[in-house]
Amino acid sequence: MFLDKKKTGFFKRIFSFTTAALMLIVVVVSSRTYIAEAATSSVSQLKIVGSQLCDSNGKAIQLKGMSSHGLQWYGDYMNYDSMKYLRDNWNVNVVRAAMYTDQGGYISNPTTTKAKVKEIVQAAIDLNMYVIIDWHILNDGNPNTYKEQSKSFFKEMATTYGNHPNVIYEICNEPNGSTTWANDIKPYAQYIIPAIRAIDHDNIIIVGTSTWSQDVDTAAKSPLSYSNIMYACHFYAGTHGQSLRDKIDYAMSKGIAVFVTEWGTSDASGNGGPYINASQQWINYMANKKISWVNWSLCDKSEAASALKPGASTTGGWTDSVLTTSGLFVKRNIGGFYK
Ligand code: IDC
Repeated sequence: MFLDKKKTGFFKRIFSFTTAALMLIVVVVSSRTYIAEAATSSVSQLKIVGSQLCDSNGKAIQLKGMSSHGLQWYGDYMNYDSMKYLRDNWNVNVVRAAMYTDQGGYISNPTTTKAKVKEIVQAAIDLNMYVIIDWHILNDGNPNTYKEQSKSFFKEMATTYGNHPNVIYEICNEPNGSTTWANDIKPYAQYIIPAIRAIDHDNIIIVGTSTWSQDVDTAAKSPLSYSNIMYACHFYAGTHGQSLRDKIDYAMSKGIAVFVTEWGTSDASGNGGPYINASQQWINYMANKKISWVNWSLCDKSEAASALKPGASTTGGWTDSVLTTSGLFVKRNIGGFYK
């Protein structure tokens, strides 16, 4: 078939117009897909496989980030801006909202304390970060002391946020004193976990262990029978070393999953040190075992464990000169500069 020049030009124009339009559609659609993926890519539905925290594909994942100090004292340091800064400049992918029960926390001041937790959880959702909601028992060493309040608090959290994969529940920070796994903590967990699971079937639930969350070995001998459970092990580098790592090794060999939801470069008082060499040993150990960790704490209190010097901004933008020795060390290790 022969086409005259005019007709050929006409078809050429139609052809190039159609090609351009198609290319535009392809670009728009693929950039939308990309944006949608970018917006969701960092938060996967976590699950436990054996003794390992994994993403939804079953690939091992190590979360690293910062804990708030007590929200009733230093809650200002955990907010959308500071969390965004931690995410974008420190590579933080998890934060912990340490909601003390005692010492002026939730029990005596539920409204403002809970509002702060909600602000942090919502910010984590908006920022595609994980967030640990920590029922921070401490002086009230037995988690059963406020178990009714705990149950209604976690039911509310699960109802409000349980459909977001960002959320991790930590149901008792550090049982201590005369509390034991068998008599106190396990029964408490068996009281709280079903209440959460009735609403949120899959997000990770972390259970504290006896002796200020150090006895993961005891828990491993008599673990809980629910899915997606982890056990808390806490250390302070100036106080705890190899014997505690041995307990973690034992617990993992028994098949339970451990999350270091709190550790400090200081001694157990939050002061002393910082013990950088001992901290590095722990960091290396946790990297090898892909154990997730959260450092105590993001605040400017004048104590060795604090990441920020007194007077540091509450909204991020921290130059290295406003970081403490501890803060600088932790930032570098989250960022993966030192391995
Ligand atoms: C500490 C704070 C300190 C505060 C004290 C009492 O660093 O400023 O005065 O609590 O509330 C824990 C606890 C954690 C402690 C921390 C350091 O979970 O609340 O914070 N620590 O002592 N367990 C072991 C050490």
